[in-house]
Amino acid sequence: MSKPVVAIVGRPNVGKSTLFNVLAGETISIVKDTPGVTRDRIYADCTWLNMNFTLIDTGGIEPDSSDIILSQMREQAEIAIATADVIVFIVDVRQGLVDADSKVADMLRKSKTGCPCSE
Ligand SMILES: Nc1nc2c(ncn2[C@@H]2O[C@H](COP(=O)(O)OP(=O)(O)OP(=O)(O)O)[C@@H](O)[C@H]2O)c(=O)[nH]1
Ligand SMILES: [Mg+2]
Repeated sequence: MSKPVVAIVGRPNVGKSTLFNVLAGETISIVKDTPGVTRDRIYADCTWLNMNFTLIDTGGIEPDSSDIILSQMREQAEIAIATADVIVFIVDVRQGLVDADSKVADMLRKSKTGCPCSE
């Protein structure tokens, strides 16, 4: 049986790669205080609390942008969302919820993985 897949998702610069590296136990993803650093899906085999799973770091989702690179990053994140068994949705507690967080949450609600209990 293949391992479960866990995807870390959220708008840019909220700490996705930081959490990814902590769970992976090594610095795989680049962490920087600049939005848009992670662009592709990045995979790591993880063990946490005796559970083995594949973890995916994703590029920050810019919900409204029509910029070609940002659109492609959003598509990359959508692939991760579609392939994941579990999604970890990250927000920045210091900034609080912003409009982009709500829009990413809407995307997750519309995905099968993101909200199994959406009714
Ligand atoms: N204070 C604090 N800073 C954090 C935390 N997590 C991440 N950061 C900082 O926030 C900045 C962005 O972190 P990243 O992990 O690169 O964020 P990201 O969501 O992967 O960013 P993109 O890949 O650009 O979308 C870095 O300067 C981190 O050091 C946290 O829990 N607390
Ligand atoms: Mg990142």
